[in-house]
This record gives sequence, C-alpha cells and structure tokens, in this order.
Amino acid sequence: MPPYTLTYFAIKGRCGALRILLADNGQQLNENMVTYEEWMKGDIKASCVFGQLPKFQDGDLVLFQSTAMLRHLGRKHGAYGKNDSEASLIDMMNDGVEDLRLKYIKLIYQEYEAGKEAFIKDLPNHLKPFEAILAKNKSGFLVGDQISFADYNLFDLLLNLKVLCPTCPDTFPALKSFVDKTAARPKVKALLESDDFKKLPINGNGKQ
Ligand code: GTS
Repeated sequence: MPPYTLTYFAIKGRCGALRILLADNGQQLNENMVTYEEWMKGDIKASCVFGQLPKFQDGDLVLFQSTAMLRHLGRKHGAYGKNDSEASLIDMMNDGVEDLRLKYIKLIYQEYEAGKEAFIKDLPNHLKPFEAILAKNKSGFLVGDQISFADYNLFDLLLNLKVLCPTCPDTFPALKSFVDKTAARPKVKALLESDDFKKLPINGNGKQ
C-alpha cells in the first residue's frame, strides 16, 4: 500500500483525528508541513480545490475536506461500522462532532477573549448528547461494538476541549471513560506521547 501524505499547517487543527486513526491502525503518514509564509505566497492555495488545507494523498487519490479524509480512512481501515445502518449512524455522530468542532473553531479564531466564558458555560449542553449515547451503548463506542472514525474525531475534540476547560469533559462519566479508554489504546498512547505529536500546537493562532 503506498504511504499516505498529509499537507497541512504545523498544527493539530482539523487533522488530529486523522493522525490518531492512522496511528491506531499502524499506518505511516508522510507530513508536508506548510508554513504561513509559504501559504501567503498564494500558489499552494491556488492549487487546493477549495483554496484551503488540509490536503490528503492516498496514491493517486487527492482529497480535500478533513471529514472526507476521515470517511475515506474509515472505509479503508474498518472504522465505518459493520453495515449500512451503522455507517449512517456513524455519519450522524460525526456530523454532531463537527457541529461542536465548528463552534470551538469559531471561538478560537473569532471571539476567544469575549466568548470563552460563555462557551465553557454552554459546553455541557453540547457534550450531553455524546454522554447519553456512550452511556447507552455499552460497547464504549458511539456506534456498534467497534471503533469508528467518529470515535477518533470525538476523542480528538475532547482532548482539545480539555485543554480549554480541564474539568469539563470529566464531569460526564461516560465521556471520561471514553477518553481514558481511547487514550490507553497502545498505538494511540504512543502517538499522544510522541514528541512529533506533542510539539504541534492545537490551533494556528496560539490560542487553545
Ligand atoms: N472544511 C474544510 C476542512 O474541513 O478541511 C476547512 C478547511 C480550513 O478551514 N482550512 C484552514 C485554511 O486553509 C486551515 S484550518 O482552519 O484547518 O487550520 N485556512 C487558510 C485559508 O487561506 O483559508
């Protein structure tokens, strides 16, 4: 299998989940880190389908849009459910994760100082649905009895939210257990503890 290549800024950003999914599946990832100076020249932007990074290459296949990348890898690495119904539920959960991720990204890039307190106050309302699903589905995964790309995406977002508000996800027992168990998967643990991963800031503007 040809190695995967990710072209992105030197941040965790929208690619934390993808990196975690690949690591957990023992896959290598070549990373092309683009500096903001290189990006400002404009030619890389002009080469991107939607004028934005990340860009992901799997052999001849070139993908933009981080959630399309996650779905692609979910399909290839058995992390997209066991049947069509599970796949649709995984899509639904992943869209729920993305709704919260977009709120988080808006806070980070547009209203960090003014909006942080209100965001943290409102956060339990957005975590509650995931807590309910995980508490109901005794497997410890969002859907079915095996890990999916939506689990990696939720896990990555919860790690970031824990940095913003260290106590927030921990007040939900099922979410806490989900984070602890996912973080303890040996290959995930190795990635999280690796210098290459640890040195990447979460976001591009230094806020977290
Ligand atoms: N929906 C896209 C995805 O999920 O991949 C959004 C991609 C996006 O917003 N990329 C930002 C970008 O390229 C970087 S980041 O928000 O992921 O850190 N920004 C530079 C630009 O010129 O828009």
